[in-house]
Formats: sequence, structure tokens, C-alpha cells
Amino acid sequence: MRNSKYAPLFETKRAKGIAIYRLFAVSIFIGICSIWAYRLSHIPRKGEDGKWIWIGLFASELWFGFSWILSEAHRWNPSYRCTFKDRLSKRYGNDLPDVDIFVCTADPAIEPPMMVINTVLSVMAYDYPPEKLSVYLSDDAGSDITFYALLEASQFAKHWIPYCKDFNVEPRSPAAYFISVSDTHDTKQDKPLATIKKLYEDMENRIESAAKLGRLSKEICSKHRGFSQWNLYASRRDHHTILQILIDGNATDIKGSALPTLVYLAREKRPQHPHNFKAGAVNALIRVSSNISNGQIILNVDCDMYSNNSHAVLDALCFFLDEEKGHEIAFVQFPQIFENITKNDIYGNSLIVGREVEFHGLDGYGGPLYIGTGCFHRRDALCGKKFSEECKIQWKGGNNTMRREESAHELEETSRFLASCTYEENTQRGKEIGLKYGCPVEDVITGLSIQCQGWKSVYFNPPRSAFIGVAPTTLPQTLEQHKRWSEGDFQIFLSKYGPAWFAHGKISLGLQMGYCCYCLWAPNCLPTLYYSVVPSLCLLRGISLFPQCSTPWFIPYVYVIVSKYAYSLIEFLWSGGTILGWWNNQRMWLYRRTSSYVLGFTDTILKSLGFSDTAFVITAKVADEDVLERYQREIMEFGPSSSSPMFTLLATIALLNLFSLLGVVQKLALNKDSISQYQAMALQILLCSLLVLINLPLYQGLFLRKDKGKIPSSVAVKSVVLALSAITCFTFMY
Ligand SMILES: *[C@@H]1O[C@H](CO)[C@@H](O)[C@H](O)[C@H]1NC(C)=O
Ligand SMILES: CC(=O)N[C@H]1CO[C@H](CO)[C@@H](O)[C@@H]1O
Repeated sequence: MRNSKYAPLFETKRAKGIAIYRLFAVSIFIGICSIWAYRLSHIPRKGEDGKWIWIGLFASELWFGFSWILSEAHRWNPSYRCTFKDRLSKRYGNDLPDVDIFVCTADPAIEPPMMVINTVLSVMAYDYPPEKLSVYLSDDAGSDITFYALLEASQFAKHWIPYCKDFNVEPRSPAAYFISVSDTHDTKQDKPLATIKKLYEDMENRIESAAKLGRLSKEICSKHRGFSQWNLYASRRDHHTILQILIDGNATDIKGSALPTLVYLAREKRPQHPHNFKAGAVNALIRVSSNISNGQIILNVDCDMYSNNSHAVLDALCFFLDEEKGHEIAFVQFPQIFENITKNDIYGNSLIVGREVEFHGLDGYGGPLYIGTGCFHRRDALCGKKFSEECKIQWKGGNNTMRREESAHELEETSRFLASCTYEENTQRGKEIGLKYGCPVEDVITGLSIQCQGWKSVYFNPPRSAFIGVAPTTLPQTLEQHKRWSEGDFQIFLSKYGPAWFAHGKISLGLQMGYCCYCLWAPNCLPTLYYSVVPSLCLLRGISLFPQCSTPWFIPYVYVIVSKYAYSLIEFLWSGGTILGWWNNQRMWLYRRTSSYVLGFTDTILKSLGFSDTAFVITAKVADEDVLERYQREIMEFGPSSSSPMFTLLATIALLNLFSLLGVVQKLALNKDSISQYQAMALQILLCSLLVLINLPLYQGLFLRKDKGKIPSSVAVKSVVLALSAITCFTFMY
């Protein structure tokens, strides 16, 4: 018995075989240094062709080498976690803390109410004492249809939660569960299953028809006093606080057991007050929940991510409640897993290397980033408290339960003003307290500042995923998402929280490097653009930029290229990807860098010079049928918003390389003597051919396809003209 008191609730393991990896990394580093040495020692003399071209190439390679060094922070010291839930239950029994769950939604058209309530139901059904669980939905659209859906869900929950517990159902999102049982038939459950499914479908019908109609009938509105709050509602950007406790502490399910508290919140919005997007919504939830349930642990999920594991709360608590190390931990981040990924992950959206490799690496240096969803927070830390040894909470003994005794109605009245838009004026909220404002990736900057306050974070990636969401299904959506991320991360780099200087001395060097890796996504566009355009143009003019096969300088290039790509392939396969998936991922690497990051970079620069303003684009979660069909067949989707400058850029670069390669082939065919000249340029030809090969789907989209997902002809014409004029200009210059 005495021993069990000292048994930890979680364990951290270091990776095996790390020494071999480090030796390998050192060998690549030597290769990179040799490449730099080659560039430096072979700068063309004054008067020779291409001195500036050469220097540009050197700068790019310097940058690539430097980013590679930064990315080693993700691989040098990985760690892995596991939890002991049985010890937790034994030790804490009835003393488990209150947990508040925040679900955020922002637009009923992009995030359908059915999806939202499936997320809500899945987290309400967690395997956790229901009287200690409170679920808050923040609806930034203030949509009465979403409210209606949540009201329906609160009724359905009275049947769903006991059903889940009786039959040990997984996953606990009804939609996902019904899909999963439709193939496996269990006769013992048959009748209850049929009953609950019927209830769900009836509810779905009612909600969908209301959503289709776009408004609620008088009959529905008369059912609940909550609807009267919409009487004064002017518009999505102009309304007072709407707050409704749909399930309070006294409600019970059909079997007489307690239910989790359920709260709907649409914070006040006025056109003259900035609402600060999701960060503003979460901060309003933090305040309102502190008055209603005040759980010391907060789980934050996006409305498109349902819980796939009803024990995830217990997993997270194993970290916070561990007697030895738990008090240092500010947040526990779970990975994002997407169910919409096709087999070969055509848009590289599964981010599996990030999930299986990079975040484990960050964890080894003091903790992963906070990525906005699937994350458990300690309330104190999220509210800006500095870490100190006194932060230890006495979880045992029950004095952490601050549940209020007032009635639901009184609580609503006293909480409402906490969500008003003037409440934050002249306070530290949005700066030091809660999520930070003014950054498109409010989550990352908030996580960084928490870590800078001395807290640690934990990355927990269990074999069975805890949260499952949907990823974008078209190229424009994917690129748009990456634009926002790269822009936000770069803003953090330039801000007063920049991981390179602000964080210095506050977090470990490895973590600083790890953050910089993400924060420097956007400027990556410059060397990548250079590398994918200039060598190909030079090829046309016969300017050689790489060492010949016969010189020893050729070796470091080949070694670095081959070993780096071979390693990345192995890493990708090890993370669970396919070979074609890796190839697609390389393409997306190029596309993101030559489109999203370019726009992210220029926007950030313009913004810091004061020319434009932050916009927050939500990624769509629904798609047309024919778009989905093409997605499932892994055909790249360029439409319909593909008139954006991103696609002109991509197409122009692809065509430039195609023309350059065709030019070389033509010269070789016409003039046999040039073979020896081009032999000397083997690496350059290889680079250009690979660029053409990886761009094949783009050429198809430009010239061969007829469906709606192809690149519009206006973009095709524009990019042909641009590519040809670039080649002509270059020919004149050199
Ligand atoms: C989701 O949970 C189920 C069990 O309910 C499990 O079989 C499945 O593998 C999980 N999904 C993922 C992506 O891990
Ligand atoms: C939003 C979205 O695109 N959802 C799709 C995810 O993928 C499944 C099957 O692969 C589709 O049925 C969903 O419609």
C-alpha cells in the first residue's frame, strides 16, 4: 500500500536508437557545410556570367541548411508518454476535479448544427462523473438554429448518455457510432439500438428541416423560454449576450442519473467593438464558466472534432494530478486526427509527420505547441498565472468543487454581463489573461506565453485517438489554411513574443528552435521560389550552377539530397503513410511554399507596415458531392476559388519549368554537340525534371481536364503569358 502511493500516474519514455540517428544527422550536417564551402569557394569572378545568381543560390542554400538545423530540434530528443488510469481511479475516487469543456462554433453554414451537436454529445458522454462535467457551446454566429439544435441535443442526451454507459458504446458521437455499427451487427443490442437510432433520426430530421428553412416556426419557439432572447437580435455582428443553461445540476436522464451541465452562449457583439474571433469567444467562455462551474481543468475542442475515446479526460488528469510532476503542467495537447483523409493524402493534410515525430520531439524539450483544439488546460495557467512551486493544487479533499448553489436562472443573470463586449475594456484580458488577441494563430502564441511563464506542457498521442475531426478537401481550402497558419506564426516571430528572443532563457533552446521552425514557415517562400525558378531559367541559357559529376564537390550534394529524402521517406512510412502519400506530401511542400507562404509573408510585411488588417477565414467543413467524389478518387481540386493569385503563381512556376525542360530537350535534339555541355549540368536538369514531374497534376488541371475542378482558363492564359515573359526577360538580361 505504501508503495502504491509513490507510483506515478504517468511515465515518460525516451526513444531508443537515438544515438544512431544523431550520428546520421551529424553526417548530413557535414554534407551541408561542404555545400556551403563549395558555394563560397566558387563564386564567379567579376565579369563572369551569373555572379549575383550564384550569390542568390548561396543565400538559399544557407537558409535551407539553417532550417534543417532548426528542424533537428524536432528529432534530436523525442519522448513518449503513457498513463495509468487505474491508479488514478484508485487514488482519487470521488475527489476528481471538475472539468469544463468548451466547444466553439462560428458559422452555421460552414459548420452545420448537426456536426456541432454530435461533438457536444460526444463530450457530454465522457466516462466521468457527470456532476463534475460542464459543457459550454460558444456560438459566435448567435444562430437560433444552432440554439435549437442544442436544445434538441439536450433532450436526446437524456437517452443517449445512459445508452452509451449501458452498452459501453464507442465512439460516443452518435453519427460516428451509427456509421460504425451499420457494418457490424450485434443482435443483443438490436432493439435498444433501433430505438435510439430512431430517436436520433427524428431529431436530425427536425433540425435539418429547420436549417433548410433558415428560420424557426412559431411552434418551436414557444417550446422554450430561451428563444425569447432573440427578440432583440439585430444581426450576427450586433446583438446582446444570449446565455442559456439548458441542463443544470438538478436534471437527470431517463434512468434517474445526473447529467453534465450544458450551457449555450452567444457573447455580446457590437459593430464598434472588435470581437477578436475565436480568442474572444474562448475568453468569454473562461469568464462565464468561472461563475457557473469553475472547473479547474478546461478542455477546448473545435466543433468539428468529436471525442473518439470516452476515457480521454482520465488520461489527461493522470498528468495534472500526478503528485510529483503534475503541478508543473499547464496543458496536455492531444494530436489532431482527421477522418477525411484519402489513402494517399493528396493534400498532405493528415500532418502525420508532425503528429508522430515533430511533436514528440518538442515534448522532449518541455512541451508541444497549443494547437487550439483537443487540449486540456489548467485554468490558472490559461488565465495568466506564473508558475511557482506554490501552484500545487490540493486535488484531494474536495475543496476544489466550487459549484454554485444558485438556481440556473440566477446564474444566467449573474453571468450575462461577463460576456458583454465592454467587460474586457481596460483589463489585461486578451493580453496577459486568457487567449491573446490580434494574431491569426491565437492558440500558438497563447501556448508559447504560458510556457514562458515557467509552465510545461505535455503531448499525449495514445494509440487510440482521442479526437477525430475533418480536414479540408480541396486545394484552395488547404492553401488558405496554410496561409493563415504561416502568417500567424510569422507574426509571432516578429511580435514581442518572438521565440528567438523573448523566449530566450524562459524555455529551453530546443523548444525555441522548435517554435522557430514553425514561425519561419512564411519566409521559407523566398529561397524556395528562387530555387524552383532560377536554376531552370539558367538551364535554358546554359549557365551552370551546380558542381559537375566529375568533381568531388558533387558528392556532398548527392549525399545530402539522397540521404535527406530517403530519411524523410522512411520517416513518413514509419508514421503510417504510403509511398504515394509521401510523394503527394512533397508536392504540397512545394505548393505551400510557393503560394500560401508567399501570400502569408507579403501580408505580414504589409500589416507590419500598417497597410492591411487581420482577417480570420474559417475553413469550410462541408463540400459538394462532385467535389467529394473527386476527392475520394484523389484528383486535385483547383476550383472554384482558384482565381486567387496563389494559383497563378503555382501555374506560372510549373509552366516555367516545363518550358525550360522542353527547351533543353529541343536543343539536345537539334544539336548533338550540346550533350557534353548539358552533361556538366546534370544536377540542374535533374532539379528541373523533378519539378516538372511533381507538377503533373497541375498540367492536367491546366490543359487536359474538363471537369469543374480544373484550373479556369483565365488562370491558364495568365500563367502562360507570365511564364513566357519571364523567360524572355531573363534571356535578354543574360
Ligand atoms: C476511434 O475509436 C475506435 C474505437 O471506438 C477505434 O477502433 C478507432 O481506431 C479509433 N480511431 C482512430 C483513428 O484511432
Ligand atoms: C466534410 C467532408 O468532406 N466530409 C466527408 C469526409 O469523408 C467522408 C468519407 O470519406 C465523407 O462521407 C464526408 O462527407
